[in-house]
Amino acid sequence: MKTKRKLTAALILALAGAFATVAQQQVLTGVVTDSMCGAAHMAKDKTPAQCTQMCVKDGMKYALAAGKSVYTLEGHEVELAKLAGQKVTIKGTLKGDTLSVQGVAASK
Ligand SMILES: [Cu+2]
Repeated sequence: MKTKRKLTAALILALAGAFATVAQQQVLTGVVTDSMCGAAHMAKDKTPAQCTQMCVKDGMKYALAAGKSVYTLEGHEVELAKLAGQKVTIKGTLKGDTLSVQGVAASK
């Protein structure tokens, strides 16, 4: 009985290790912004969409402001450009603060 419990514990540890090494697939909802402004845009005379476009033109990356977090977005820039300043649902893999985008959809 004791050995069986030990075996189970070892199996759980092995499984946890396997999960940690696989990049986590995420579905996040938030507002498309840029990596410089984050949730609050600096240019007050512009709409969030205009500010995002301007910042991206200046070399910033698209980002997703979700709750208190801001994630840098990688990939699907053409779709992100159309949805700048809007609420979206993004599917992708998260690595640190960077979300590799696999799919973008407008969200209500
Ligand atoms: Cu901006």
